[in-house]
Amino acid sequence: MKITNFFAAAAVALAMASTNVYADALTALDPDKDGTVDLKEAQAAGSKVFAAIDPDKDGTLDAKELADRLDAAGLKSGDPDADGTIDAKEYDALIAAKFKAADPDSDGTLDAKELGSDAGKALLKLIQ
Ligand SMILES: [Ca+2]
Ligand SMILES: [Ca+2]
Ligand SMILES: [Ca+2]
Repeated sequence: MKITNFFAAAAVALAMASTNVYADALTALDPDKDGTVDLKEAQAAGSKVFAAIDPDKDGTLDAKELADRLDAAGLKSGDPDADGTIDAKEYDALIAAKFKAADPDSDGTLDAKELGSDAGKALLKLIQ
């Protein structure tokens, strides 16, 4: 195989792999199997994540518990009562806001391509 062909093949393989990541995410987040994630599915997945990353089970997430999922600015914007933690209601609202940002065609569902966008990735951090 010519070197250029090798790189072309590698690029295709890479592109397919990165598409598969979001296709896999979609499968996990899409219990009704219609090929898209709607807000209800996103929030259901989010509440599972919320429970999983709240080990002290005090019903709120602090900056440390959210470290991998939400940066300081995100925490601030998602914390309207400014108590420094995100409760389940605030987490739900955060997911709704990020869902909306990830849905530029405003059809109320996210497909694999929308999940792979920057906004989609930000949403995925909260729900998987
Ligand atoms: Ca669905
Ligand atoms: Ca709060
Ligand atoms: Ca959409």
